[in-house]
Amino acid sequence: MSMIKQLPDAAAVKADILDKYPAKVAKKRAKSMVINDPEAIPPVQANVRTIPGIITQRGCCYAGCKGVVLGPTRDIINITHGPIGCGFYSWLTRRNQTDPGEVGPNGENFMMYCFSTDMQDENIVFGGEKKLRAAIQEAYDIFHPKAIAIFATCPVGLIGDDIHAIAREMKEKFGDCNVFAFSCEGYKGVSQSAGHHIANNQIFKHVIGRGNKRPDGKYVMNMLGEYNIGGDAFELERLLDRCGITLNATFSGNSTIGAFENAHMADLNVVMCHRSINYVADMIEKKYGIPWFKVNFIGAESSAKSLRKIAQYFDDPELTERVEKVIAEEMAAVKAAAEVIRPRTTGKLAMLFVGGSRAHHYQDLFRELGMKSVAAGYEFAHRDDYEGRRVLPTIQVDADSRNIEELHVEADPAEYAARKSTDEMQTLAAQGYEFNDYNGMMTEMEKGSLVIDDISHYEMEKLIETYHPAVFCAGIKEKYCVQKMGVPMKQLHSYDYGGPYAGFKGAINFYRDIDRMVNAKVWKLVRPPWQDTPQITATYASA
Ligand code: CFM
Repeated sequence: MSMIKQLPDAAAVKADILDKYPAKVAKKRAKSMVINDPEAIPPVQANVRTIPGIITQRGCCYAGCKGVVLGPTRDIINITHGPIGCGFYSWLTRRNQTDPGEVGPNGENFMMYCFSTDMQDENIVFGGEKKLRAAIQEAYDIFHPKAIAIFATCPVGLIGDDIHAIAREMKEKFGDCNVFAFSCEGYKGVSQSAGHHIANNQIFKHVIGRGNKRPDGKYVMNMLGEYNIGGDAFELERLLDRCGITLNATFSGNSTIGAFENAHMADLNVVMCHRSINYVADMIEKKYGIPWFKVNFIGAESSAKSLRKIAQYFDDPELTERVEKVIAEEMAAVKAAAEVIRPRTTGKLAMLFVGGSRAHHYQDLFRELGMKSVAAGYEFAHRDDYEGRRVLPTIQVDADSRNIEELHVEADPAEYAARKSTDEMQTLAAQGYEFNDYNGMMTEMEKGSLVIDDISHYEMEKLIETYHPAVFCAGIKEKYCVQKMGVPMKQLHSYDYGGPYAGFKGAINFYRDIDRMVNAKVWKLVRPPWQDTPQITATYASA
């Protein structure tokens, strides 16, 4: 017996939402709101400018570069060149954790500091280069770090401070500290996605390949696009360790600059978050010959599948056996937890509007709980994250994406080494093995579900009113509005206070947290202020 209630018709819901918009806005938003068909995936308008005033969930380019990709690395001093707010609000708000191990010269951890040039009016008028130089010098004198990274905020691009020249100058001056800069001004591109790309480019140019240390181990791989939110990377490290797989570098959860420098010494790159790091995966493959494929460690079934795919790549019966043993052991606890919780969650509805990968990945966890993801969307992903990488050749490059540099990468004459021969790659392909793959969110969503890119606040409210989901997943900007509507809201960026949610143990944590949320009676008692207090309305006065 299915407990799923009759759902409203998605086409009618879409029409109803668009009805309130001015014609021009409705026309544009219509292209970003599609009714899914996994068999014939419709195109989704994505990675285009937000319509001013619709109240987007998006962040800025600087956030994607400094906050997301570089933020989680503990031993780089990340200096924000700009007004203090940019530095402060991108400082650990994502709950990215790190384990410095021993404290002391080998256990540097700068994550508890927020470094900024704290630009003032005077610097905007007369230039901020002097102040930046002094800040880099001060950071170097106090901490003697291995690396200093500089991040541009909006005013830096407007006044034209040459952060790259300063980085070069200071790097030469110090001799023992890598200094590099990111032109990730907040206004670049249409969202934080531009910042990911800029971060990928600079890390590739200035860091990857500078080392030559390969860790011990038979099966050495990197994990790309895992940022250790709520301890996810710790859990995956534990899991891989149990399997006997050596993790060389993680980009960039619980990472170090040294691990980045040695990234090219691994034999495989697996990609968790495709949106934020696919550029590095591609560039490493071209320059060094390391293949990559997509994995997903969110959801117990997906975790098992990902581990099996990794084992199959290394193609060693000993590894396969060990991986199967680990999966069996970890799965026992997952099954026991699911058995208790599933009856309480089955048939309930979930909605996920977040970022550029989690709105997809977390659907697996809801599926394991018997819940249905009726509507989902990304904030800033591209069409390939929705429809799969097969649409890459058809994506139109517009002025906004043309602004972001595309690095031209060739095979390194000395360092390139194909990790698998053409024959081996073909054998794997014949077994249905996919490299450089990502099939996107929509192939895995049900027919008739709603897919909405860069959802507006109004659209979000309409969805909640129409479907009354058991849980809504988004971020802090949405949290309290959703809760006032009587619906529990799970933050999938920071995990609220929870996590880890990756791997098998993480799945159990998620089941428990969602069970508590969707079965709490308190939400039915919420009486939002607008039900008792008349709304303030106004009309334009005529002149
Ligand atoms: Fe990748 Fe991320 Fe995400 Fe992302 Fe992000 Fe994030 Fe996210 Mo917040 S890198 S795209 S820019 S998985 S910070 S750890 S949760 S929006 S879905």
